[in-house]
Amino acid sequence: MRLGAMIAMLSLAMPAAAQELPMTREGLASALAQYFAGADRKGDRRIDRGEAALGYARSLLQEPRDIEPFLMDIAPDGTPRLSLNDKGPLSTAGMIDIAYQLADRDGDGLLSLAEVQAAGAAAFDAADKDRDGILDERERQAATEKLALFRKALSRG
Ligand SMILES: [Ca+2]
Ligand SMILES: [Ca+2]
Repeated sequence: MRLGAMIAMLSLAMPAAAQELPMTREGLASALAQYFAGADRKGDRRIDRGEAALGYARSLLQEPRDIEPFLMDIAPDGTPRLSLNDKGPLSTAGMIDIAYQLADRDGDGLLSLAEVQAAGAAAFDAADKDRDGILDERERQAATEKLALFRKALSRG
């Protein structure tokens, strides 16, 4: 679960196509900085949940939507919670939510650039098996497969 969620974080940094994982640690850092600057609509150097989703959604405008979405609603005690369609795939919104919670290390409900970069670097290192700072074809393939398995596992509930 933890590894899958870190890969979800990595997917947050990805441009439109899911296959295009940033190939170097440096490339990921710069992709994340770009994502962050684009998502921070209020310009307060923090991104909130809505900004994170919007920032990601903008990069995914051309991607087909999941037919049966992953839903977020409000639990009786007032906290947001995720609900899964037991037959549906995990949607982008669900992936963002999981990645968001993981990245928010100080738990203030907002993401700083440092938190985003740290989560991205951790996800990169998990995928970079030989630790050379580059995701080669095989490492990228493995990360992509894990992401698919992660979505599948969650969609089964
Ligand atoms: Ca935070
Ligand atoms: Ca490598």
